[in-house]
Amino acid sequence: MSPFKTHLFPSLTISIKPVLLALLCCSYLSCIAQEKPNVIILFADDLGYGDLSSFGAQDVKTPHIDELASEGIRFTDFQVASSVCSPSRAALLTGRYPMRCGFPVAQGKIEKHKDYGLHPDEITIADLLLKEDYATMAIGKWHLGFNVGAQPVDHGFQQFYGLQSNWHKSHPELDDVYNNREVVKENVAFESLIGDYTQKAIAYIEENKENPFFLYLAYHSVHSPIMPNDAFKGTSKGSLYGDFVQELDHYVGELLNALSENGLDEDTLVIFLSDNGPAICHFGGSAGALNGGKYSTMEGGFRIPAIIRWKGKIPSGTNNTLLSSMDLLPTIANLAGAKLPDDRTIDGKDITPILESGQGTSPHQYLYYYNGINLQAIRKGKWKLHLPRTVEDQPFWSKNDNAKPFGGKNLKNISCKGLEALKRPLLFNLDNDMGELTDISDAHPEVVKELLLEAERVRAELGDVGQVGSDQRVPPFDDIQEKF
Ligand SMILES: [Ca+2]
Repeated sequence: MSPFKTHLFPSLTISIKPVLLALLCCSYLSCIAQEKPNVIILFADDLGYGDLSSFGAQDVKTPHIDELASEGIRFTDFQVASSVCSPSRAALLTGRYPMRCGFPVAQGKIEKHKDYGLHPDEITIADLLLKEDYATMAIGKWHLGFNVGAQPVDHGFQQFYGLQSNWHKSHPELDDVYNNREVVKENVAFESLIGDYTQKAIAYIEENKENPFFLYLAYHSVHSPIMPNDAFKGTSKGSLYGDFVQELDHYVGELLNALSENGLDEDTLVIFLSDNGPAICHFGGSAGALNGGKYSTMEGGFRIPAIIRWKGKIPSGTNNTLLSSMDLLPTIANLAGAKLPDDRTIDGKDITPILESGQGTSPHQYLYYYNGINLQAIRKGKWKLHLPRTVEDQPFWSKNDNAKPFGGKNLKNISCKGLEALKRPLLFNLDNDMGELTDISDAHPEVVKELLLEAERVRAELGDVGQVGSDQRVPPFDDIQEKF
């Protein structure tokens, strides 16, 4: 790593400098301000809010990720920007809402999506860090289009090793491993990927331990297929899904061990999070006390387990501030000394002050919950308002033609896909009702009014069904929410 830098006392002798540096380091602030960390983003797939033992899982043991949580900050209200894979990934990498960056729906292996990829004009975390002389690599699942211009190597990653999308038995052409733009292994066995990716990641860390690096490691676990290696089958009390989570934990542990053995713990910001909630309708998993899961705009779809560790630089503990995966881009940019682009809106906020102190108020006045191109909910602090919508407003992954508009009060028995249709706004106080079970809109008409007005404002900016926003990048195909 680059040596500790200071520009404050250039004329002081070497012998005095360490003393002053130690004094400066008595607060986390000064340490963070002067070092350029390595950055590792460990991105799990479809891992639910309740799937880790450090987030309350009982039948699954995740000691390695739990240790990361105990050494870093465990975030209990960390939101992604979509409850499906591609839009969530686009938002994390660009710091912008999926509607703004042009990636509101999952990218599929269908003809009309052939030109659907992360737009060449979008700027990613890797783009920003590459300019600051970081080595950059993406490993694992991309799922942001694989047409030329949309690939990882087109978006600031010097290297890519992984699959273009999900592994899928019925689409063997998706199961080829790429090294940059070239196929290096054809039709690989799913079970081989997690160990292969981890080995590549460890080799990358060792190759780059003398210079700053950015590693984006997007595991397929625990997205379907639920197929852990034999060595992990039967190891949990939580069925095959639990075994699959424990396998993920094992490999995260191998990676963290390698980081430690290379002496890089105190030089590396490690970020662990999931791209969306669990696919409980189909494959199991747990959103803990949250309602809904993947495909929904309930908290179970958007609120994910998140951990950030920088040993010796940021405190450990639990943080319940409302934050977003989009905050990672401006925060990492700040820590790396990178300048943010000034020709576009970045929706994420720099949360360095929260990392420094372990606490603080949310930098977001509002957060928006889109499902596809349909604005379905708005968050303001503890308040969350679900907006009226029809079945026709839903993207294909959520559509249930038999759904009846929800008009009652009891939300305990809603579909795992969320509220397919809603006649009137529903308001929840997440401070005492994180499960979104008790609608209190009648008691707080002023909050409902404010958030409905804000919904109108953001629809004009980011769009909605039947409405193009003033700052919306529209995908290059029609019938955006329909699969075929
Ligand atoms: Ca996912």
